[in-house]
Amino acid sequence: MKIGITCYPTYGGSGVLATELGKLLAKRGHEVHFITSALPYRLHVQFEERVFFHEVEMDKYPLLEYSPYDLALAAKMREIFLSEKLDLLHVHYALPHAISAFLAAKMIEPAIMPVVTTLHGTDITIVGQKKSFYDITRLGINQSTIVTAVSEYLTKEAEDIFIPEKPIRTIHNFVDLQLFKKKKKSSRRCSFATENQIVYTHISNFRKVKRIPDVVKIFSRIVQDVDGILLMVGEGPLLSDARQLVESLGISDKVKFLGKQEDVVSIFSMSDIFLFPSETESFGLAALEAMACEVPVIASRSGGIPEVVNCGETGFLSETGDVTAMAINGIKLGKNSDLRLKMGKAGRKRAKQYFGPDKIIPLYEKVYQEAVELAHNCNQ
Ligand code: GMT
Repeated sequence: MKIGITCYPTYGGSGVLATELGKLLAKRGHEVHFITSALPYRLHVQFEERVFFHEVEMDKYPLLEYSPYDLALAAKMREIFLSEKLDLLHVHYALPHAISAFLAAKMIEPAIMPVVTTLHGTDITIVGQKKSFYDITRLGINQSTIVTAVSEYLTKEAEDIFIPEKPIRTIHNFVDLQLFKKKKKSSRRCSFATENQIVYTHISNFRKVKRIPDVVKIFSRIVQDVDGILLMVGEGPLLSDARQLVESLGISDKVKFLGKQEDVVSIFSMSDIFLFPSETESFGLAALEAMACEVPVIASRSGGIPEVVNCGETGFLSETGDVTAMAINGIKLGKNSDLRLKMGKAGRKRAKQYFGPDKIIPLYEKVYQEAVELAHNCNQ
């Protein structure tokens, strides 16, 4: 098929998922056209056959204080859909992408543009629920040919909140198991930690929902009992608060802030335990990536995380904000290498069993087929 994909091209999980999906669809013989504001960051690495990139250009005009990205995107979607003879558009994150797709579909009438929208989380749980955005998010959902969500939890949330006209389907996120696998003894590990130190890691975009202060507090409790270091990977609004907290707790010598990093596989490969105490996660792609790299996860029992991390098998879950319980689990794992190994192996196994591309990509292919049929049948 010829598939157009729109996503946020930056570091967020929805953009990562959309990009990995596009690359794997292309490997399976589809032609994939990214229609985005910039080259998606996981496409930077290498040339991919059958993957095309169309940048949404933003013309500046003095009268327009804010450039209307949503409209420029809609115009680009229309142009590429027609010129490349696409079969459908798959948009990731409801706002504004589903609305731009709706406008593009209107512009090409009487031709037909099937639209698949995938909900990722904050588009529903935070952004879409803001009073001013509620109706427009609901419009985007209802006007899509098929809507999917990345966990059972998110499907239920979206259905409860938006009461859509058609049911939403769950297609879990996936991880590329060829790419995300533990590298043999990472040579960079020694520059951060000694051979016997336990490496705790947190990776995120340092937003409020990630509960960054909890990461620091959990670790500061852990290092009273375990000789460990903490790698803080990523950037975002709470980064400087985190640095301050680390300093005020007197653990600066044990915490390394690495900033944004592209090669997360190397980071997971030098990690022993992943700390992920988010307020909520619709899915928690970073937890799945950690599991694929055999790293046990300590996380909150919140949102879609329990669908990913099996408590007691691939890591430990505690109530959101229960820093003490998470620290106790961090200490338990830090002191027991057999348990870490066992949980790490179980994480990889679970990732393979339920979240491998071979399990998930065919579900999207089926949805695409159905969307094309539905959209064309509706118009007969
Ligand atoms: O909050 C983020 O990490 C970014 C955000 C996004 O939409 O880019 O992530 C959401 O989508 C990811 C991919 O489906 C999920 O794994 C994350 O759990 C979800 N984030 C939240 O629900 C807070």
